[in-house]
Amino acid sequence: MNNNLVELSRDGEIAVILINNPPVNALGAGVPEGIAEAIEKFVQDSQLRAAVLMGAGKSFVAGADIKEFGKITSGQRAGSGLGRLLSKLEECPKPIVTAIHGSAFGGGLELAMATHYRVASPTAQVGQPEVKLGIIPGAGGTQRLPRLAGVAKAVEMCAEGNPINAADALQYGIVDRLIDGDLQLGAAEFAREIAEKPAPQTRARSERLGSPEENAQIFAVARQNARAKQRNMAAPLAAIDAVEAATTMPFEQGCEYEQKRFIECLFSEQSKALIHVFFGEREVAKIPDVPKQTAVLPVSSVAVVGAGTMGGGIAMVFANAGIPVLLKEVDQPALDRGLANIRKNYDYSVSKGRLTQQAAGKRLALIQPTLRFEGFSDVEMVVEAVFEGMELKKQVFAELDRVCKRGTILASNTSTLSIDEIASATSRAEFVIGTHFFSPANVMRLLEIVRGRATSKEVIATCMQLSKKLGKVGVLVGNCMGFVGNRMFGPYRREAQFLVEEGAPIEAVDQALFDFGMAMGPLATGDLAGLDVGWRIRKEHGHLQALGLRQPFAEDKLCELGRFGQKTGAGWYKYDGHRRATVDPAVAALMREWSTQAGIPPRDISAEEIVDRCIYGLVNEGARILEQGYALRATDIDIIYLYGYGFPAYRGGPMWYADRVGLDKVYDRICEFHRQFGAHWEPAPLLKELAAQQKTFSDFQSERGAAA
Ligand code: 3H9
Repeated sequence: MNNNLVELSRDGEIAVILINNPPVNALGAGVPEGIAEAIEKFVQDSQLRAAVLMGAGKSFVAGADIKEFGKITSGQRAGSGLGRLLSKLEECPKPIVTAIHGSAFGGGLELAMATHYRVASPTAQVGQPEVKLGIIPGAGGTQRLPRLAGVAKAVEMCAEGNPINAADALQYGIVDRLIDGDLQLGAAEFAREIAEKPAPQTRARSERLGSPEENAQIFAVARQNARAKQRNMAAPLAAIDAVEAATTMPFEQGCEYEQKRFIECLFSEQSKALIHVFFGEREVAKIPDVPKQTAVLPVSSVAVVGAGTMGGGIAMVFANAGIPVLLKEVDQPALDRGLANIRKNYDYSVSKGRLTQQAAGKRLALIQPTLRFEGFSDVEMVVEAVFEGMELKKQVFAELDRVCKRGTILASNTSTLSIDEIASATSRAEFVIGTHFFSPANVMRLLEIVRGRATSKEVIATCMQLSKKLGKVGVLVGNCMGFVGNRMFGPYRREAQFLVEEGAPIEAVDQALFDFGMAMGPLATGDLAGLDVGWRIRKEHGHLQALGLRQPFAEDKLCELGRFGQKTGAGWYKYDGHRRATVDPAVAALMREWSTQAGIPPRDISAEEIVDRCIYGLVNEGARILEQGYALRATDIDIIYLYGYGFPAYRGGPMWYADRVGLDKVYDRICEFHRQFGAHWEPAPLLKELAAQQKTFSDFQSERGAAA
């Protein structure tokens, strides 16, 4: 063979073609060529009757090489021509059986569907996840999958991008047999069974392509779902169109249509952003001074101090991962309330069919309530989630230092307070770290891991690894006020309030940011989180506010009226018993009155100004954080915003978004706000510098990475 990415061997009269391109056998440069060459040899060898195609290592094939997409869109290389290779495989006169283990994703599943049969390990998964990268299958997936699995399943898999397991793949006809035990042996046996039969071509099948009436309904529902659940995204709708083409056009023409839409998506801003997110999610796990080999500490039992909303949610996160938790409160009523909430959450999951009663019971049993520190001497990690006040936190940590054995990690769920100061209450600052969960902790995927001055590398490595085990995306941040996420959220929510104080209707502010793609508007988010949380923090840190600088007053005044948000039935909006929001004219009237008292004349404010002020508020603070080193990379900030704050993934995160707008344009706009609205808008020095040099945050990241 020309390259060693694909190996050909024999098992009697069966050819075994092995794709060996670690880590995930992506179909990068050389692999399609290697497969073509192996098939050529197989065809020419008259002693070989059938072939088994499989992948080396953990998995069959994870799809096209995503790294190559950037090279294609920047004109550095042409497309792989994978579609043509797959047609050749399908036309091969001798049968080819694909043997799937691990994952057959994207181009991997397309490759498998172009061969004549598929067998799989019971633990395998298959999927067309391309929409998650802002593209659609580009090597016939939208044309072959409906022919095997039926139109409804194909639309769902191509438009939503979620994988299915081997048992479902068998049920839907995507694979022909599951193989228990040795996959290669089982696949070779299958190949012998079918060796004399004609090689069936997926493209020639039409029995599952449905009737126009049935299909019309399927596509209408799919489009409706895509518009609602994948709001503003182009790829899901393109994927649905392409599957529809399979039902209205001959195979070749359907493939041409798919290719056209694939290219359109590949060159889109959405796809570039989502590919940035794919690699970003993996990059955040890499910490330059905490190498992969750093020893990790065991975390097989934990304790959580505080059974409030956050503490209860955190206890559930550990229980969901099978880790036993001691859950401590100060008195019985608080503990009962906390446990009742946890039970309610599990019951809800059971009622939605997301969890069986038995599984919920098992998880609940892992949470052991307590009023004392007894048992804390045995746990390997404690997460403190008490009220957000420094004195209380220090008392708790001093107590933990006394009762926990040496080596126990002491983590604080503080969202704003200094980890170093908290650590100063203990005799083991190297074991103290911040683990900042996001509300609801059992749902939100972000975990900000806050590194204190003395936190040891082992403790950091342990928490980073633990985040994965808990199903979270862990991002390491430095110890500054509000860390990364909340520090940036400050200017974002400040501007949202200012806009209302200057005359923008409350719902117009939320709508503009919702339309931009945020999961929720900033004011509705405040109501959800509880306006009193920020109010208390402002009281605690009031002495830090710069004198003479305009401060928003709206939320403080709402809190003074007892309007804390959803939990009190009223905040920016009013809420019914089901927590559904409606505009409250009383608040609009109060806002006008308060603004008049403050001497702020009302004016018309455009949706564009709303978005620019809120989003550039994030970006300007993000630039400061990056320059000061509190975030390792611009990408880390992006990932924090996607998983913790509902920033739309198809915009790549705030820093990526700013790069794509152009930092010179962002800088100019911020200067305009600076002139108009004053000192809050002092441009971050890094932003100014990069804008002047026509550079991006990504350039800064690469240069800093290269210098390290
Ligand atoms: C496609 O196929 C389009 C087609 O229609 C054809 C069009 C012509 N490419 O996730 P992990 C890297 S689009 C390049 O940590 P896991 C990943 O960056 C593709 N690299 O492991 C990481 O690198 P590093 C459709 C890839 O075990 C390393 O592999 N396919 C690719 O937790 C390990 O990855 C997808 O979207 C790739 N395709 O999960 C599948 N995949 O170590 C994307 C992975 O340097 N991949 N890498 O950080 C996945 O979903 C997961 O990686 C997988 C393994 C489940 C496979």
